[in-house]
Amino acid sequence: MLRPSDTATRERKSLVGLWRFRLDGDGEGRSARWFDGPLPDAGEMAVPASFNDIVPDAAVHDHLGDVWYQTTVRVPRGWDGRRVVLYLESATHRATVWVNGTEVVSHEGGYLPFEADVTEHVRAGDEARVTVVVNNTLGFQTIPPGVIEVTPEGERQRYWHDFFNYAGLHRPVWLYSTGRAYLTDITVVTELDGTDGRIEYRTQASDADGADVRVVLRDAEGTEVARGAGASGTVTVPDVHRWAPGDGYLYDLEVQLVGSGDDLLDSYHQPVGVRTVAVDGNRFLVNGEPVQFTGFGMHEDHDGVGKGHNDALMLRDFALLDWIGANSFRTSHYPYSDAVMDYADRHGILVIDETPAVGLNMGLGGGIFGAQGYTTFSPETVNDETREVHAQVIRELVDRDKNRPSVVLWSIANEPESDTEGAERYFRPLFEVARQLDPTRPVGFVNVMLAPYGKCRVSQFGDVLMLNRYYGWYVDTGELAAAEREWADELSGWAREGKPIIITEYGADTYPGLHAQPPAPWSEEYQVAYLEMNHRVFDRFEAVVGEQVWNFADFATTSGVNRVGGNKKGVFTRDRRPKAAAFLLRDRWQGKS
Ligand code: BDP
Repeated sequence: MLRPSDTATRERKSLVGLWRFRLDGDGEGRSARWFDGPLPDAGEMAVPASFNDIVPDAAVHDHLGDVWYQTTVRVPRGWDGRRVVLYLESATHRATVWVNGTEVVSHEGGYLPFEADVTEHVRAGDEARVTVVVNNTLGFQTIPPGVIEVTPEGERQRYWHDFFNYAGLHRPVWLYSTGRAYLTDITVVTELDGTDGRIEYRTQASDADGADVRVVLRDAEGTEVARGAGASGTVTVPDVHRWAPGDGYLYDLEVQLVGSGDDLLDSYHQPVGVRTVAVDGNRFLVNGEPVQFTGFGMHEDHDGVGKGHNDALMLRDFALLDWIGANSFRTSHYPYSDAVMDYADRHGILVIDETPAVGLNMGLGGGIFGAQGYTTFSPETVNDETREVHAQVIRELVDRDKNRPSVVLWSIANEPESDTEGAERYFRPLFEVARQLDPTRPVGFVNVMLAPYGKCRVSQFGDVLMLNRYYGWYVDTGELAAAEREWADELSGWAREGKPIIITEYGADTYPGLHAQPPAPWSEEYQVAYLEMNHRVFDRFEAVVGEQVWNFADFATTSGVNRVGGNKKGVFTRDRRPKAAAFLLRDRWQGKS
């Protein structure tokens, strides 16, 4: 699937703005056919945004089930005779869409795009009514999983991940047009040969019998540097400007679909960063050079908009990453918006791209996160059907992000149960799915502290070891000397595996403005001392090629006795003010990468 884009043959129209909106906890809208006309008794909702925090009402904040969105869009007059497509960058966690009363598409999964060809249902120059029912429930066969428990007060959504279950239309929605013959997919893979760069491309097209494909490669100044022909092929760039950490140099590969008589049927501009990624022993190489990852596990999470994308808030987050000296982040715990990924591509930021498979660990934090008493892998809970949903999300993620130079490592899950036979059976085929789809990037998953060195049965499948560890926080709380000894002891085991290790989480909840000498848990001083202890441990092991603090910023969670206005492990507060730890990290990371 190609993203909406304005080119010589394509136009797009944004549907961002205020939509009509209505909760539908009883699920009556489908049978009452709310998609047939103007949404009855509707309020207003911003798109993009999570709906949960817009109004101060628990019924909205904690709403479970369907919500309805509706807008109208005038189809441009100039689109007469053209193919018209409706594209949603995401709908959390699933949606069904109607255009002028006709159902056009349904999609499962909350963080990846989907589209519908609506040519037959709209007329150029007329208004079209777009109605979307979004559903936010989680079950054992969804990714992430959850369970709805029936309580005397009604149904309650429980889940095993530590962030609030924000929902809605979090990202832009587009209407776009193409000609009747059009490109459907482009894949690029880049290689280096001395000072030359090589770009292998593959294209697919629809309704394009007899059409030819031509490609033109331009540098960042717009100067043509290479040309090619054929639906697939290779173009060579002499004296290539490599994409590298801190240098997000992008070429523009224009793919043209050309009909008989040389008419341009379709044109698409694919940004290309020429770089290689490899794992060599315990080193992680970009362009053949070892890299050290610095940065954070993050969240798409801001006051008011929840997980809604906002360009200004995104720019501020990236400015802070730059200020602190971070060269990387992990899209914990779901694929991030295209705008975030585009920025990473343009600025040379290394991304660990994670699926939404979080919380496949029903033993973890049972008491903390409020759900307990389930076996993770069983016919009644996370089962073969769940695995197929998980495989599908890997397919859709690779399809969306395969051409991104910033993506250097796939993470197929965060902290699943990984010390049991059931886990081994569940994950083995998923690693194969990822590798088949993309043989060019390393694949891994993020290991939890409950499956320490010697116990984990899933790490064997990964190219890189990604570890989340909380020595000095969840264990040895306030006892940093013991934490240091035990952490170094465990890490010395992993370091013998001969694979690169990235510490994908280490962190301590910190209440901003709370001070203590000697440092005590929750104080700013303790967060600093905790990070310093971790850094002493990491610096002893050559195999540790990355450190990503949990978390970039404080974020919203469900209620829990360990959560004070959310998770407070941020190095920045939720409104992005630095805690003392920010200055420590800035000193350590500036100039390190
Ligand atoms: C890990 C999870 C992360 C949590 C973090 C924490 O990967 O989502 O927020 O711990 O407890 O278990 O702060």
